Amino acid sequence: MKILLATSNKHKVFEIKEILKDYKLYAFDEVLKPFEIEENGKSFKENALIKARAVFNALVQKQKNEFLVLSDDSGICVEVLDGKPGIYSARFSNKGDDKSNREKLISEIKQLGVCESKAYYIAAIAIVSSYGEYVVQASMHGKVMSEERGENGFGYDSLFIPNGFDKTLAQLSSNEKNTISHRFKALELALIILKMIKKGKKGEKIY
Ligand code: ITT
Repeated sequence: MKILLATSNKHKVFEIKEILKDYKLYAFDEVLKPFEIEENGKSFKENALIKARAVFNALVQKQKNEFLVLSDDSGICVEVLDGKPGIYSARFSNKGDDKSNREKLISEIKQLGVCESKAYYIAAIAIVSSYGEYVVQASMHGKVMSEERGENGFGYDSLFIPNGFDKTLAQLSSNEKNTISHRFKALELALIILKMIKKGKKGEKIY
């Protein structure tokens, strides 16, 4: 079973490859010429499906028989910001890079006169293949701080402390993050679907 990852985010590719160790995974640009996908959905699930469908539709028939496409749409929702940045996490600041997104988050929290807030990450994972379309979602709860700690991870990890920990995700190893994260939990659900597809509805081998 070959899985094509419909993401151009190298950090996601790294984490997904670590979590789905037993599968043959291919980065988007190993199979297709990268192209822009407009993420105009209203939810993480809608955006995940939009990305996986766009990539699956770009495959030629032979590749459609060979690959399943898996996408990840994710982000962070901050309670004191009424759930922002949510689906706009990647493009929260005008520049849209991780550093300026974190700076904007810190500044918005501080403007409210607080130094931390409850928050959660969400990851929606979509699978699109000739066998059908599926989408699952999971979350990781904790709090965001108004100062950065740690060097690991990406995005908002240096600001986020998961429940039950006293370190940010950027202070944890990738192994530790990959056993508690929103992405790990959503991929655990996706694994059930992958196994079902592999087996085939009537026991026939599809991929
Ligand atoms: P693709 O659409 O190509 O997959 P992207 O980075 O644009 O890449 P999203 O639209 O799903 O992906 O935005 C996800 C953003 O949410 C990401 O850029 C980070 O800012 C944040 N994010 C998601 N998961 C994260 C994680 O595990 N750690 C830190 N930040 C995360």
